[in-house]
Amino acid sequence: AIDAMTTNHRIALIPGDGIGAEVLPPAQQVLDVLGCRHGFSLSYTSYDWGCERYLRQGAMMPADGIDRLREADAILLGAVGYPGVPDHVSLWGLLIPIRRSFRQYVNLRPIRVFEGIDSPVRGARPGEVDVVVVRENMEGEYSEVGGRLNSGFPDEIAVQEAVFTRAGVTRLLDYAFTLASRRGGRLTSATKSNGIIHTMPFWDQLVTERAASFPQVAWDQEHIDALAAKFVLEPARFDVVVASNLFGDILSDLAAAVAGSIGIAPAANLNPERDFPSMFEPVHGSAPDIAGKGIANPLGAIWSAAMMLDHLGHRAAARDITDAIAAVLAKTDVRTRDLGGCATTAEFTDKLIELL
Ligand code: GGG
Repeated sequence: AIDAMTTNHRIALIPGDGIGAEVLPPAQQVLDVLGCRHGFSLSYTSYDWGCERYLRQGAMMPADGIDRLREADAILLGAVGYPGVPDHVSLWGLLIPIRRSFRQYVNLRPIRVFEGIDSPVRGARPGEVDVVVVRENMEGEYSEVGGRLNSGFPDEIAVQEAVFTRAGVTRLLDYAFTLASRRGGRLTSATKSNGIIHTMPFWDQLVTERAASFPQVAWDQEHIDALAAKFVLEPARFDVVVASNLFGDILSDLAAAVAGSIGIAPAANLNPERDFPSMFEPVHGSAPDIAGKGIANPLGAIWSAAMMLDHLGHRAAARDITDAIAAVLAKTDVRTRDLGGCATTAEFTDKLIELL
């Protein structure tokens, strides 16, 4: 029985597509162990939204989907996208409406090289890489402004505008500078103001303006191409990296690969004001090539669940999860295939829970 004093959190679960449905149950298993230990409970409402629904009913989620999610304290999402449904349809039909409706303008993506991981990158030594990518999550290059004309003719044209607003960039920068200050103070801004003539000089200008309010934070800026190279060659030199929507997405996938596998990487789509639920999801996609085989790496989803607990105020429980992730990698040789092992998702999860 649940203690009367136990805090209950309502969690909306959206497994989504492909391996999304395989990595959320392990995250739930871990959450339930911790709830019991740390005196909270979670009640789940599961939504079968995604590409299969789109193919059956013509929409990734129902028309009142956002209203239904509004009731939740947090959302845990697996993955979206599957062959047969264009990727822009699946993303714009589910993930992006949730991010925007709930004003989740910060996409937080931590990257660590854990002990026991063989990074493909020479400069990525365990324990030395601990980076957080702070990605803008509501505007920038992910915009509906533009259009297509003259479909099928030789003069066919597609135009795509990026949208950067003073308010949207400033609130993200304030979050990133505050985080950098809390972590001990280093921030790198990803730009491309040598080639992108309007939006990126504006971005740089706003970074310089906001930096003046955070004199304790040492900051610099790098063009995204050079930054990508340095992320591979010297990942340990970075701490907090703030980036636009597209740059942040690319950089965090790259960083996750540097850390050993994109299967480990978590993400938090945060509404820092807490007016709306925030959403937590592994960085990886639906991985149709391995879906249904029971071999997906659950760590990205489990770490995302830790970020969710942290957001819900259960910091110690969140730390238990990241400690268990570190322990399963450092103290055992149980690994899923993306990490060079042959354990199934269930075997890897069981081993982690043993160490929790
Ligand atoms: N786990 C979430 C997922 O399926 N992501 C796939 C993807 O393409 N995401 C793009 C984005 O985060 O903007």
